[in-house]
Amino acid sequence: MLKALLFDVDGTLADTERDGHRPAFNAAFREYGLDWDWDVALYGKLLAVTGGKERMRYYVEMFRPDYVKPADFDDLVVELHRAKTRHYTRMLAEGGIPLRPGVRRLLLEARAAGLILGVATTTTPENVTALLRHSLAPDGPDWFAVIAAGDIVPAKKPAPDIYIWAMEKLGLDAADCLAFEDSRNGIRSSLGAGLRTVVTVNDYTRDDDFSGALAVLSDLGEPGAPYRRLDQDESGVVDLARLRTWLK
Ligand code: XBP
Ligand code: MG
Repeated sequence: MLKALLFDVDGTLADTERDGHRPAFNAAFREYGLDWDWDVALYGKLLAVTGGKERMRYYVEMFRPDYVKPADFDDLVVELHRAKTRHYTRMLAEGGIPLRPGVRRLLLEARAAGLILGVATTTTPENVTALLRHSLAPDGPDWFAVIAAGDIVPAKKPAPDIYIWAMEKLGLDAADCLAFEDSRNGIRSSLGAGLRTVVTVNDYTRDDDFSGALAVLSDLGEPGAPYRRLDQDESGVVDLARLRTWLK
């Protein structure tokens, strides 16, 4: 029986990567006098690695052989990430990034039907609460029975740990839950935790391998603006009735 919906955040609830996290990283780099600048295309490559601190290290290793690491490089990464989180949460508060089509509608329907809502994400907890507060509702974070985020598990996605942690908190098995993801790293994590998973793609993830997904969609769809299913010829609006049909 379907008891809970577990959502990834970045790319799934909202298109936060290109116009949220990316400029926030760049603002932090400028603040620290670094000549690092992540354009849209480069950021797509950097998304191979989840986690902001991990992503900065990957950038230095793979793309900046010229950069001489200071002795306190580990501390610098932590400081840069703190600054990036400050820029990112400020950007959300100042105008925000809208939720993707159908997200609010499905969350409202699930709440009304008494389903449990949860978050399982790699991003920093403050980023999740800021997005839910400013883009969903002032009490948005309270809609979710669990917000599993950031460094609470050492092994980030694609490891399944964050979903397993969230389900343990909820006292639920994978068979009771359905996950929503947008990326290959995300679905590797959710499938690894045994979760059936609906994928909504975005510009960065459209060509990812989503083998094993329950459905691969353009988005969740709205009345008058239906989703397009990419793994089958189908369109519509994702509501609980449709999810239950797919789960049969
Ligand atoms: C999200 C991420 C995060 C964000 C940045 O992945 O990879 O790293 O880009 O967040 P997912 P932080 O959607 O699979 O959870 O800088 O706070 O780490
Ligand atoms: Mg994601």
